[in-house]
Amino acid sequence: MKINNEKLLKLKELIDQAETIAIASHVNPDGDNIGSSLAFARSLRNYGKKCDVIGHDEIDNYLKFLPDLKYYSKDYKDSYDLFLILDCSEINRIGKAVSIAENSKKTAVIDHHVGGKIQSDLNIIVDDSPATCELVYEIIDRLDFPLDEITATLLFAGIVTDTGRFMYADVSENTFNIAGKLSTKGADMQFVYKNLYQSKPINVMKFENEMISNAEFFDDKVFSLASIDLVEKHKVQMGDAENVVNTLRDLEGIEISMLLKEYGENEYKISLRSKDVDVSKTARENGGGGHIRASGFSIFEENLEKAKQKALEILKNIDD
Ligand SMILES: [Mn+2]
Repeated sequence: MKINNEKLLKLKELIDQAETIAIASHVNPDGDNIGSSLAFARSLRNYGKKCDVIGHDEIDNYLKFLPDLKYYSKDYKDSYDLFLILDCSEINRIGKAVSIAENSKKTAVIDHHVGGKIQSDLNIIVDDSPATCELVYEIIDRLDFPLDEITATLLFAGIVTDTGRFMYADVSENTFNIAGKLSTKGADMQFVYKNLYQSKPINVMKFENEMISNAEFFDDKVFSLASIDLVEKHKVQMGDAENVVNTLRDLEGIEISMLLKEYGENEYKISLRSKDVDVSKTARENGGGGHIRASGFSIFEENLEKAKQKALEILKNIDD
């Protein structure tokens, strides 16, 4: 158990006092953020609440197999009795949902990122937890909220993705216990594994191959780049680039891997991965955030070449 009892009871009180609840999470949705949002929303609906998930961004194709995605919708209200922010501790990362949060009567944060700083009525931030889905499971379990097979499958998918298939250092006995309990509750593990890890489109693999062959190595650091041109050439999505940063980190002798993604309108997003070094510090210094071994931030430059030079300078200056 990782959540303090007083905070848990406070959350129960906020939920019981609310008729309408919204859940929002960070932009560029990943498996943990979508899994935890949809799972908690489903459980709260089954508990008798009206609960919307604020669908303010596009879902990458690799996550489109998830059940309940229709609830990640643009059909939401201007304000709610309770506004929950999941898997995110930076207010500027919930995109357009900020104004709804400000209009809502109460807000609460449930998250596992390091150094969160959203002002809210309740912060449940457990930064040694490997996934928000682990925390949402604990909340549902301890508060005796409904947990059906679909809720269990969503939570399982979030845990699997955010732990790199149960491999990262913050995975504990607790994580495996929860995975076991989700299995007992009917989580469809084979469905999740098959869709996440045995369904890669061939064009995505060719896109990854080209990024990998263009990667630049500097001692124990590696840099890779996903340009809009390359995305268009292979007819993929920018989200399909993300795996490469892990693949390159996993190489022998590599400690830190950096991926630069071109988003247009002078915005470039950087993902950092490490085996041990704290890369959340670098991300925070550059206006981003994340975890010790997986973090990200944006840079703004007028063209790709300048963005690349800036990114390389940051990469080379990380102490390892
Ligand atoms: Mn997460």
